Amino acid sequence: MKISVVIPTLNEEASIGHVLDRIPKDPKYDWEIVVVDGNSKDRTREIAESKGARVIIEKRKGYGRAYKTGFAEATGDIIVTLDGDDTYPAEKIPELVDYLIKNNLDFISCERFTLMQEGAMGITHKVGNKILTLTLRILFGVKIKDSQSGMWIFRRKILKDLNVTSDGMPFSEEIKIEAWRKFKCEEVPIEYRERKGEVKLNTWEDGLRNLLFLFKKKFRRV
Ligand SMILES: Nc1nc2c(ncn2[C@@H]2O[C@H](COP(=O)(O)OP(=O)(O)O)[C@@H](O)[C@H]2O)c(=O)[nH]1
Ligand SMILES: [Mg+2]
Repeated sequence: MKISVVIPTLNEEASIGHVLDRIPKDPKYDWEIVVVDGNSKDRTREIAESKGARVIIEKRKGYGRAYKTGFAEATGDIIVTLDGDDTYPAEKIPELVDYLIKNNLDFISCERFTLMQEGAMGITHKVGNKILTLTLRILFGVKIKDSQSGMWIFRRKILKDLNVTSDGMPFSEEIKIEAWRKFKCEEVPIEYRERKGEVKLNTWEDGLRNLLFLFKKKFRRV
């Protein structure tokens, strides 16, 4: 069984090294680490390569675009995603993979609210996330607690059945909608930490865009 860890990065030199160091490469699996870099202006690529990751440059902008490119390059049976900002517990990856296999799941989304560290998410982001998640639940009937989590563990073979259209931040909520519609999915609580380095997300703009996206997807069937 091969595991591909796919990490999008844009100027994450302050944290990418820590993220890669934290991934325990449990020898019962084969490992591949793919960093999809949006042409960072700092030392992100150099650090990632020095830690043994395969670095792909994706100059086209967008979080979703980076994942589409990374997924096409990944060769593992199971794909694990997380941010390059060291907010997600990379050290839990093997346990989460074990859990997926043991419970015969297709997709796990890691949920950040139950175990969140103090200060890891500002109040505006928390409220914004709650609004987005509630809207998603109402529009799509998907009972999740955290629609914006960027840490997922899923079987690569389901990708061909996920119709994910967004190239931007809505990619995160859209992949969950698609997965929950068609596959055996579960949310698992994880610890979420405070970010190092600059936030790429623009709270109001991306928040609104993510909200609008849900309505577009629902009523225009994108
Ligand atoms: N390749 C690439 N990575 C991106 C882009 N935008 C954001 N990222 C990365 O995607 C991850 C999520 O972005 P982040 O700013 O942490 O968003 P947040 O967690 O929602 O606040 C981080 O590792 C970013 O470096 C992009 O346009 N291209
Ligand atoms: Mg982040």
